[in-house]
Amino acid sequence: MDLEAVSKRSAFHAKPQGLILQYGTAGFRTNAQHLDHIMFRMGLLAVLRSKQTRSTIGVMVTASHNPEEDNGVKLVDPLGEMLAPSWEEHATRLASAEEQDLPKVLAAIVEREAVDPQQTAFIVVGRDTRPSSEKLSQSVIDGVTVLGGQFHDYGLLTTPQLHYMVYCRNSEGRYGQATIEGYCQKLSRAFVELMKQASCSGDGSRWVKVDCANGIGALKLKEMEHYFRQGLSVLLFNDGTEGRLNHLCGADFVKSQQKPPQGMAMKPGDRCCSFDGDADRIVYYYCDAAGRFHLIDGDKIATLISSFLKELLLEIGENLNIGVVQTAYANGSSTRYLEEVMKVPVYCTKTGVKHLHHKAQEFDIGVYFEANGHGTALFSEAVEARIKRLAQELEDEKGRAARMLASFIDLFNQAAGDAISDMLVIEAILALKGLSVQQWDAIYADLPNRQLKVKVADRRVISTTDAERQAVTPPGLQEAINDLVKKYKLARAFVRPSGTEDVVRVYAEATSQVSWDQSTDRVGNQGTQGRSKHSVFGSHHGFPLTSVNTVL
Ligand code: 16G
Ligand code: MG
Repeated sequence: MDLEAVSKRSAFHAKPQGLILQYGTAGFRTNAQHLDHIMFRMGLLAVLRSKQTRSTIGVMVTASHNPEEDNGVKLVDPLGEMLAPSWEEHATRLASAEEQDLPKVLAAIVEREAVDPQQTAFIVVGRDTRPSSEKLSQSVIDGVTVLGGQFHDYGLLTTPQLHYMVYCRNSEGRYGQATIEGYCQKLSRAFVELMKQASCSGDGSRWVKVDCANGIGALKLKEMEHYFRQGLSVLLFNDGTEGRLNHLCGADFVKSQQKPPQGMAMKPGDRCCSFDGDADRIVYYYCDAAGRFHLIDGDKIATLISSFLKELLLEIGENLNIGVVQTAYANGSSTRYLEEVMKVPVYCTKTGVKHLHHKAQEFDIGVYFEANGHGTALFSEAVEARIKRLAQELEDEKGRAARMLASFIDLFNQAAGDAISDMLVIEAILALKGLSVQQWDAIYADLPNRQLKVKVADRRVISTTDAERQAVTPPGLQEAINDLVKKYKLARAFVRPSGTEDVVRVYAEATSQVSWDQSTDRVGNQGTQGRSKHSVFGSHHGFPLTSVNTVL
């Protein structure tokens, strides 16, 4: 490893003095102007990780649902998963090193992680449609090549497609072919097979409206559409030909504003969905005859999927261990429905895909979704092999159910939540069950809920436990929340420091609108009125909640 060459090359990607960025929940993310050195250095780090794991590593250039002027980068580990936590720390250290310290920090990582410098390295790179992404991905490649790494640049990809490519490359073809063609064929074949089983929808008349957030999802759906057209037509909106990325549209906008995206022509009863900017989140919605908007978020998606998978297992006669993984943001109604009606065990983890993903891996079948629409289902290798064998051996109804489950296993992207794959899964389930979007929505009624973000001097004074549902510090905060919450029926509230922004997030839900308004406002107001005010938010920062009207 020629560290002198690294230093020389790094001068072309010089770090602005004093700029410190942290590898957060979803990698580095900030205004694209500040990211050139980060990209170069993540190219370097990917090479070290690849040498250490003796596997292909992915680098994705995207800032997901952030505004168009932002960008970001995250590394993808060998099984298509998020980067291991100890390497997140290396990433932060490497990104923060001043120019002259770069070789030293690299050498320290090599030593600490026992990286064999002679080992070969292979990196795959993908990027979203942002104007800054192409140049930034070239900087990643510059970092890769200066350390002697080999690479393949996939160019424009959705984030989950890059995760899929990494997984395929490291599973010697067992998971699928590491090409766009391979991805489209694997998913579409499974989907079309399933749609043939649907009595009412296998005739090619099914359609769904898709808001693509003016992002990569539009390009990729156009590329893939003809593979699955037999089973589904997609009507694309916000396809990037006019509007700005994520501007007043996309899954994050729809979920947080609880209203339809701009630019979507919605008629009562139309089944609509929104992707986010890098197509790893999806939410559904519709308008009723009275023009009222109804959101179907990640919780209801998880409920639909897990209930259906459970039904299939019952039909096949297989008693497998199925679990659903959620976060604190999951609507209380969804958790209650899953546990009490569906009798499916539910687990709660900290926010952030990596936490849910790891928990879901503990089950034969693990379904995970964040309320914001990121999620998928994971099947253990043993289960996959068993179901695929049963699909061949069993006959009649059992055989049909086993073949359907085998197709669903292929249809889910098991490396990451994937808006395209999830959309096809949902459309197949609705078609197979003959459910309308209204009937799906009616499975249970969401508790009214609200989120706020609150700007504070130092969000790190808040620490949490119990999967972020309880505040540990500052003292008194949790007690104050408990006192408020117990006044309302089925009420729940929590605060947590954001992992992606310099804010504190407040969430509250209760049985009625009045209850939640009161409880969210009061929980948010702990800063100015509660006993804990001075240590938490500090009254001198003065933000009565009435002024904290930035609803997420
Ligand atoms: C990131 C996470 C998402 C999480 C969100 C929380 C990934 C790929 N994405 O977008 O899962 O819900 O952060 O943001 O992990 P927050 O910490 O700012 O609330
Ligand atoms: Mg995203």
